[in-house]
Amino acid sequence: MSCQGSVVLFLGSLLFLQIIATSFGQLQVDYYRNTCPKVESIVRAAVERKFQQTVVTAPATLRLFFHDCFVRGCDASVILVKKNGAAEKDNPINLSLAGDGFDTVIKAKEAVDSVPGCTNKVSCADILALAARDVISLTGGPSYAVELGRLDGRISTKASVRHHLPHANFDLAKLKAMFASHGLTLTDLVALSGAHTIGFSHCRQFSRRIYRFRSRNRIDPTLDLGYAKQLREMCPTNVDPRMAISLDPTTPRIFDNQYFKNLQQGKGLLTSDQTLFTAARSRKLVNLFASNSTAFEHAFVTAMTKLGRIGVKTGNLGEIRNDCTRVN
Ligand code: HEM
Ligand SMILES: *[C@@H]1O[C@H](CO)[C@@H](O)[C@H](O)[C@H]1NC(C)=O
Ligand SMILES: CC(=O)N[C@H]1CO[C@H](CO)[C@@H](O)[C@@H]1O
Repeated sequence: MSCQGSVVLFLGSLLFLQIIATSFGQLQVDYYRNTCPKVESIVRAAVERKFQQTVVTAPATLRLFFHDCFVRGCDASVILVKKNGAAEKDNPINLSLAGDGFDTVIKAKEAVDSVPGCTNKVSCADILALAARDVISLTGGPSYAVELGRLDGRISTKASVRHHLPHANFDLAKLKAMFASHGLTLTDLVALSGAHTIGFSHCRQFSRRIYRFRSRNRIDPTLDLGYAKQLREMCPTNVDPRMAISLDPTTPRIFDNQYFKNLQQGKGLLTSDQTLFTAARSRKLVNLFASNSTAFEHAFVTAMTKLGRIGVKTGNLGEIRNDCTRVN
């Protein structure tokens, strides 16, 4: 390569880094200090109220944040409703997105908007990011400062979901590639998967593993046999498709590092969970997080912060929605 060529290349990558830097450079922990200084406590109180009514609030809200960020960036596009049923949330993958996650954001937004001065000042995307942090700490996980200043997007399509969300049957290579496409590392992937320490999965997400792994009646050999038998009891072949069971069979309502200990024992419910222990490269991280909950919490908070920076919209690329389910 000529000398001139590499200078151009160098300038080009500087510009690229600059663009990346500014795309989340505007996020700030105290973003609403002048416009709605009490936003954190208002959202927290609303999330707590909702959580006391139903514990499903926690996993539903956490998962909603993940889905929002992976599809078109953290812009609350996942909450938009379309009359023709063609929005992100209408993709079949949403069966999983329990209505309580949406409801949490809508209730918190109402609470924020009812405070004089705060009306229509805080984005739905930021409320979701705060609510996700709050449900983690409400279930016993770490708390952390949330960067704010995201605007809400105006676009939501069912089709955009398919290629942007991981599937339960993904192997490590596919998971890694999808997370890398959002700037997330293997450590981020393993740490964030620890979110499966709370919440539920429908039987069909893992029925192949317990009934017809490669051939009829065969059980996935990476599954603990006793656990697989329990799963067969809870999810018989004629099970109601709405039936969902705990992702963490040991401490299903507590945000802890038990998820990683489960993986060591062949009790990862989804293929995408167990593969983190089966594959040598990620097994080291699983073992670290299983043995050191502080290491897990640090890695999880770092990864959540990175997740929250994906595709953030600022300036005229977005708006502060008045109603989280509709563009203004
Ligand atoms: C690594 C790739 C991932 C895959 C393949 C995956 C897949 C799934 C699947 C299939 C379910 C069950 C859905 C259902 O049947 O209802 C689920 C639930 C859940 N996921 Fe993930 N997920 C992944 C990563 C994440 C991340 C990064 C987070 C958050 C940081 C997350 C949070 C959750 C939560 C909290 C639930 C429980 C939802 C509820 O009970 O309502 N997942 N995930
Ligand atoms: C656990 O991880 C934390 C954070 O990475 C580290 O400071 C600490 O030394 C680790 N503890 C042990 C017992 O290895
Ligand atoms: C919460 C939510 O929006 N759920 C929708 C998911 O998609 C099904 C159809 O695929 C709808 O019936 C649900 O209302």
